[in-house]
Order: sequence, then C-alpha cells, then structure tokens
Amino acid sequence: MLFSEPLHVGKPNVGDRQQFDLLVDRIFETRWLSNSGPLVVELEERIADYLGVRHCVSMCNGTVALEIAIRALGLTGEVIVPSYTFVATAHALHWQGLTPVFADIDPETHNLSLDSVRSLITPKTSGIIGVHLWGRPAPVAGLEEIATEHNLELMFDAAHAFGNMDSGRMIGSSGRAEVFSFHATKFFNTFEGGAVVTNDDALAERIRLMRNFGFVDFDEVVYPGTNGKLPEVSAAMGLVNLASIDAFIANNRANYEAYREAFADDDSLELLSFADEPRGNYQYVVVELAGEAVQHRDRLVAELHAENIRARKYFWPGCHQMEPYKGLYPNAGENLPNTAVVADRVVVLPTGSSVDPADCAVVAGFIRERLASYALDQVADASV
Ligand code: T4K
Repeated sequence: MLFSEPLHVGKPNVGDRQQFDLLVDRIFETRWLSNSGPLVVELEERIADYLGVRHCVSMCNGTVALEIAIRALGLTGEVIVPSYTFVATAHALHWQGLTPVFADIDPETHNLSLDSVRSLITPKTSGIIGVHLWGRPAPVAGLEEIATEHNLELMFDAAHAFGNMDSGRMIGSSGRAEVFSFHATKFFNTFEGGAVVTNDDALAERIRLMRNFGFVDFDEVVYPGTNGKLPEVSAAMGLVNLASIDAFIANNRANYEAYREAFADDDSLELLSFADEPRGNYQYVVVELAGEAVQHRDRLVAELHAENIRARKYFWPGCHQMEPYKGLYPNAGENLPNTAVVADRVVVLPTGSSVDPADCAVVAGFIRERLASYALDQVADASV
C-alpha cells in the first residue's frame, strides 16, 4: 500500500487550535451558545467584508441555506439546475415542493450550458440556480441575460467557490443571492455550516427571519420559518479558519502545481485548470480521463482506494440518475449528453492541508503508471 494513512479528498482544513480554545472558553464564560450570538455576528461581518457583499446570513449547513434562499425568493413550479452537481442542489428544490429541471453542462467548463438552459424554459419556469462547479465560475453574464429576458429569478450555489474570484471580483455578488457551504470537507469550514450572501437588503432581512422560525420579536411570527441557525462553536471555528485562509490557499496551490507538473506531458488525462485570477481556493483537483483511458475510470479509482488514496467520482452519475429524480423524470437524460460523458471521465484527487506536494507527486505517479499499464494491456489484447 502506497500510504499507511488514507489520503482524502475532503480532509478538513483547520486553523489555530489555541485561538479556537480561547473562543470556546469565551462561549463557556458567556453561556451564549446559539441564536445569533456575538461570534456568529462577527463571522458574518468578516465574511461579508471578505466577499465584498452587503449581507452574509450564516446557516447551519449549505443545504438549508439553499432551501431558505429558494423559499425567500418565492420560486414556484420549475427551476432549472445542472444535473452535474452534488445532489443537495436538486434536493433543496424538491424539499420545497419544486421541480428541478436538469440542464446540461458545457463539457469544457463543467458548468451550465446556456443553450441547454434556454431550451428548457417553459411557462412554469420561475428561476435558475447556477452552480460554480469545482469553484470555477458559472457563466454568470449569460445566465443574467437569460433571466432578464424571461423574467426569471437567478441565484447561485457557490458551495465550492468560497475564496474564488470571477473576473477579478470575489464570487458572492451575482444573481439575487449566492449560497456557500462551510461543511467540514469544504475549503473553508465551520464543522457544518453555510451562508446566504446577497446585496439585496429586503431579501437579507427575509432570509434572517426565515432562519429563525420567522420571529420578528419575542412573540410575533411573520413567515413560515425554519431553524437554520449556526451555533457559536461553529462560528468560532469559522473565525480561526478565516485567519488561516491564506495558508490553506498556499497549500492547495502547491498541491495543484505538483499535480500539474506530474501530469504535464500525459495525454491520457487532463487536469482541469483554474482561471488566472488574483485569488483562488484550488480545493477541487479534478482530472478528466481522455481517449482509451476513459473506460478504465472505475478500475483506476478502485486501485487508488486499494493504495489508501480515496479519490472520488464526484458527481457521477448526475442527479437525474439518482432517486427520486430517476423515477420522477425518467427521460431527463435525453437532454444531458455532455453530463453523461463528463460524469464517466472525472476523478477528483486528494488535496487540502493534510496532503503535501510530495504526496501529490506519488499519487500522480501511480495514476500515470496505471494508465500506461492499461494502455499496454489493450495493445496486447488487440494483437492476440
Ligand atoms: N451544493 C454543492 C455543490 C455541494 O457540493 C454541497 C455539499 C452542497 C450544496 C450542500 O452543502 P452542505 O449541506 O453539505 O453544507 C461531501 C460533503 O458532505 C458535502 O458537504 C459536499 N457538498 C460533497 C461534495 O461532499 P460526501 O458524502 O462525499 O462526504 P464524505 O463523508 O465521503 O467525506 C469526503 C471525504 O472527506 C472522505 O474521504 C472522508 C473525509 N473527511 C470527511 C469529514 C466529514 C474527513 O477526513 N473528515 C471529516 O470530518 O459529501
């Protein structure tokens, strides 16, 4: 086995333990544990500042953040989303009694195809949820144009994109609202957590109320709210992780460069690149197998796991192939040719602060060796 301890795709990035302990001491002293305590307020201010948005409303996780944003925007009927995303994007709509209509992706970017989105608009469509997949920006300008033209709401699932930029601007300001996940496996985590960010004052106010059962004061409720609150201990984790964000970026970047160098002259795969922005989280290291190597994807992943390298096939096979969507919309795949192709080719590789560039070189070397060996087997088979 190449690694005695498993190498994970999402092993958490964690900041300074002593600083965290100090904040936990404060939580114990004040006995303020939840319900928009001082650490939550501070974290929300810092995040809004970091992203350059007017409002950050923290949440207990990204999925509830999506549900609340969807509800607060008043979406109805059908909402267009990519199928090639984590299933929470679709589930958030389904849980709100809406129909996710699955659009295809651009095979180059893995993000929504504008042509596909256009082709799926019906009189029942009320909105579009773009996803910044792998943290790479969705085609925001094109989606805005479509939304304006058809009078649709537009929001973004930015679960992967905390700390990333789009054309020199931090991701977080597009559409009516953007939703982040601060789950343990994300670039920036609060154990579990998430946030809705927006520049719309009225929307932010509605989302804050919905997060806390709809209470406007001690006794009066004005919305059918839910409980979406982030606890203080999670905010403490967020504050210490925010202080270490540059170190997380440097680490991920070095890992990404190590993979890039190791795969540079290998044409059996392509390492997805990130746009040349001043900032980026480099959290998802994604390779797409090419040519004959594609048919060996599952075997490669199994062999990586056998070496304690827990590579992932995110987001295979696409939401439309998962229940309840597979049963509800059995023909959805007809609109998703690129999703099918890409989902069969992708392997996501370990990175994060418990992985270093030397580990990445070993992982890449193993992948190259295996892909070369499958190719040789194929040549041998063909000559029999
Ligand atoms: N939208 C998008 C586009 C998303 O990707 C997500 C979440 C959401 C919305 C919803 O946000 P949240 O409601 O989750 O905040 C993981 C995460 O649970 C999920 O947050 C994430 N996307 C998704 C892409 O990945 P799994 O089922 O793959 O996680 P799991 O348990 O296999 O963990 C991944 C790896 O990380 C494993 O190899 C083990 C390692 N790990 C994990 C945890 C939790 C650790 O080493 N330590 C840990 O504490 O879903």
